[in-house]
Amino acid sequence: MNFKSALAVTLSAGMLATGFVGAAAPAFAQVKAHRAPAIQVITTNVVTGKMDHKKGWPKFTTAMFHAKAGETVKLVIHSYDDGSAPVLASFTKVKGTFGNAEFVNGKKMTAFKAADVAHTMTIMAGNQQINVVVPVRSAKEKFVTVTAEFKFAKAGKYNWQCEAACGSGKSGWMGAMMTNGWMRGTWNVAK
Ligand SMILES: [Cu+2]
Repeated sequence: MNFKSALAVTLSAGMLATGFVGAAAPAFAQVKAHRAPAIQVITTNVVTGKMDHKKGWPKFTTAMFHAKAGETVKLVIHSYDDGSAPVLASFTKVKGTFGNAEFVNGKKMTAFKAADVAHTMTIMAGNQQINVVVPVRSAKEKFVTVTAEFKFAKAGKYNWQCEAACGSGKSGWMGAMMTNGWMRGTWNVAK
């Protein structure tokens, strides 16, 4: 429903409730006061190296984001990855989101076992750190859906990094982990 039709529905509901059929001014005042804040829904996918035809290079598609400061971001991640990657304990917890929580296939989660973590979306926005955990998808599903809501306090260009060592090399920190557009990228947050 767009804003105009939402307004129309609210207006007619308001008129019915109050028996109000005259000038629209009071109903308008009511609508204005209850107007919902803007939500920016941003969707990205995590594909495996097999899917992007670059073996050992899992990838966030997209890895470059745009948002507006002070507005709620609803980040939706569909991850096709069924493998876990080594991660420090501090990045197994959801941080900086509303209620320090996220939703995995609709289920509220605040922390994960390290063995269940495939990737993270860890945003370093000045003093504000946001850590969204992407768990391993189960064998029963094509992808797992993670949703998290947060807000950037200030405008700026912020880097994000996956903190689960899903790349190549001995440490797992080479390749995709070190390359913008794969397991790291930017959030451009406008005023
Ligand atoms: Cu990763």
